[in-house]
Amino acid sequence: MISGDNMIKAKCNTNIALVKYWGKRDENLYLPMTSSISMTLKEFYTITSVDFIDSHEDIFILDGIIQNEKETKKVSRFIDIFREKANIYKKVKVDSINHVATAAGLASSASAYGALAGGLNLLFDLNLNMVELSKLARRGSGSATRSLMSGFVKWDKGIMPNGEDSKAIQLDNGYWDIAMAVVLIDEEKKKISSTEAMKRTIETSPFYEGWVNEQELDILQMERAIKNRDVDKIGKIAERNALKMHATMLGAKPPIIYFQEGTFKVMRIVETLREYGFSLYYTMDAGPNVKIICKKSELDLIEKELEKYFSKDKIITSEIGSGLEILYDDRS
Ligand code: 2P0
Repeated sequence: MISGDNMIKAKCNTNIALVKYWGKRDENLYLPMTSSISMTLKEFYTITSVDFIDSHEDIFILDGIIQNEKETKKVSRFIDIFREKANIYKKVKVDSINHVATAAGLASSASAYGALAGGLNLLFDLNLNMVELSKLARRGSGSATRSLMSGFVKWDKGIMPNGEDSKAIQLDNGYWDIAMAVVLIDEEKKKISSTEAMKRTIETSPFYEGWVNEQELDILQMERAIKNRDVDKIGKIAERNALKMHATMLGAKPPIIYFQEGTFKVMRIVETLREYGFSLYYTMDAGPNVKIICKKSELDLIEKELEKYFSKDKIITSEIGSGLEILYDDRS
């Protein structure tokens, strides 16, 4: 196994959706039913090294552990997209470290496929810009579409059947008075994957249609709120959007419930602190953890308040992240 001559190391932040993506119109191409908008987070990221290897199979190492055939196949299928585009059919070694609670609703797949796409873009000499690359990241995981850029990013659902217009657009670099606090309720791998949960929601929830019908309005209002740097407006739209998404899942058969008792506890604390005059709002994804949208200038005070109820190691605060970064490029 020869490696090391073309090593590329990429870092990609994860993102948290403020207007969520929930459901695909095309499962093979990862085309979403609706557009979504997210915020890129500095504290949560994946670092991935890629290199060509002289082997019959790709190798996928995650957090120091060589992954099994099933996990490796998933990554290989993603690398195939780059191999075909570049017309280079070499095998690849992928070595990834996740600085995110994997699969606990903290969008680890977004940073994972974002970093992998960033590395492969250079390894295969494609040199695509971020918008073009977002279309490929999308094929690994929907939320990865939004992870390559800093600040606030929209994943435009597009209308073309081949997905050529389903891509990321940066709305704002986000370097102003906004931040996020994450309260970890449970870091265990979720029992039902987002992919599976989305599918079940579409197929069985009577509320899914209502969700889709209101998404465009939420997108428009969120775009305006971001433009105006209005944290309260952003938070209000995001909070309701998250609750609507979870409502569609509660209506599925059998129901999908990601909330735990701790989730409700954080929701109540957020509501109480809001009554005291803080600008803070919650949002939850495919897991029990709660992300709190707030002003960067109030982050320290909010953290102190949260520490009254949760231990320090369960609270992570984060500013806006920069998206994809290339840390090392040793192409010979
Ligand atoms: C989002 N989530 O917009 C939504 C909100 C979770 C809830 O995208 O099937 O790992 O790989 O496209 O991107 C998490 O799902 O799912 C997600 P796939 P993904 O962030």
